[in-house]
Amino acid sequence: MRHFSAQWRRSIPTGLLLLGVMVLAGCAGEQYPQSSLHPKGDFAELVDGLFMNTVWWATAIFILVEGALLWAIFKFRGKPTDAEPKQIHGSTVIEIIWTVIPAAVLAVVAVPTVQTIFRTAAIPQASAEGGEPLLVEVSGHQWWWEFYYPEYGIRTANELHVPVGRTVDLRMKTVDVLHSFWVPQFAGKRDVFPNRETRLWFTAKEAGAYPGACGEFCGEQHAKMLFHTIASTSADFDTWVTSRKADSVAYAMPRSAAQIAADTTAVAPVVPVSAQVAEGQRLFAMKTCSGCHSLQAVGGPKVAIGPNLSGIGSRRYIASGWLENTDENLKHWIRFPDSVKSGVKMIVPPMTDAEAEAIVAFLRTKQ
Ligand code: HEC
Ligand SMILES: [Cu+2]
Repeated sequence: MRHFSAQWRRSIPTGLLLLGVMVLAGCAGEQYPQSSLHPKGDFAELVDGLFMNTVWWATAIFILVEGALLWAIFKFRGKPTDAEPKQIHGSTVIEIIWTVIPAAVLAVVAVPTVQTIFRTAAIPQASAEGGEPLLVEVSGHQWWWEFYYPEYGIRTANELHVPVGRTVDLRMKTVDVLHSFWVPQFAGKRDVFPNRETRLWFTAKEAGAYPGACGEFCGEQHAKMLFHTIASTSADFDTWVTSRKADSVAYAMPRSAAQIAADTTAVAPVVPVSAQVAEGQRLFAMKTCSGCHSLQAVGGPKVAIGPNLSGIGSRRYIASGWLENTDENLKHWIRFPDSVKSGVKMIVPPMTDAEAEAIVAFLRTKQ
């Protein structure tokens, strides 16, 4: 026994060191951005404030209770010569005390909690700093996110672009099963339902790219239903809006370079920069891609099986936030989407490496 406790004592410093490392690792927030402990917007700050408020209350109570316990242990420590203490079976007074105190603590914590629930559930109003809220219609799909901006007529996917300082008013639904929209650094989770709109709002305070995820199990590829919220200065946001409008090419059937050049109806006719890009554009229709994907952010179809691909050339990720958007990954995804996300609703005809490369070259021009 003596030997065991000596060994035990020797391992205490190692244990404390490990504990310290673990506690410190929790502080490296930048590496773990999928966390509500690093709020970057007003909604998340309200929730974080409530959380910290509760943590401080709980810490104070912990110190009081454990302090009283330790004090009692040492103060009333038994000696071998002591007589047997008085035996108590149930005490109404004590039971009332230990019911009333926690009830009072919960009642106190309920006040800021209910306040926060009301504040976060309120419909966002126009403000002096941000102006009218920016309306975005969000749709969950198996397994990607669609974003529509009625103000600009822009439809996009998997990247939610928002201007810093302007409140976004999200109106959300799903076209298939239940999903849950979640960008922890901006707001709490909000489930999305078919035929019922749920709402969420937040104002981004700092430019950056913030990861988000689907928070409700929605089928085989639920874990790879990710997205990013890109918060940018209002100038950068306006540039994005302009590029989306400029890249809204309307066409379905393959056309020759001459036909494209002669097209005056498109907002910005695609001028093939190389034979490979022209070939990629032709293949985009021939390989059925255009049946599920629109390249038109503005004026495109409302209903599509696949994400809108306007601006896909500059999206940071593909496969809904899962793969980095490198040429290599994009080529692999186009040829074998099922190997990246098995069961994916993107079914493609066989194609050669060179064909996939041409499509990649074409998609890269969609900036
Ligand atoms: C049967 C419909 C369908 C066809 C045909 C199709 N796709 Fe898709 N595509 C999808 C769906 C659905 C997704 C979303 C997959 C996911 O992430 O779960 C997708 C995702 C993508 C993405 C990633 C978008 C993003 O932001 O994550 C790219 C790029 C893409 N498809 C390109 C193509 C190309 C190129 C072709 C033609 C070779 C093609 N697709 C054919 C349905 C289709
Ligand atoms: Cu989902």
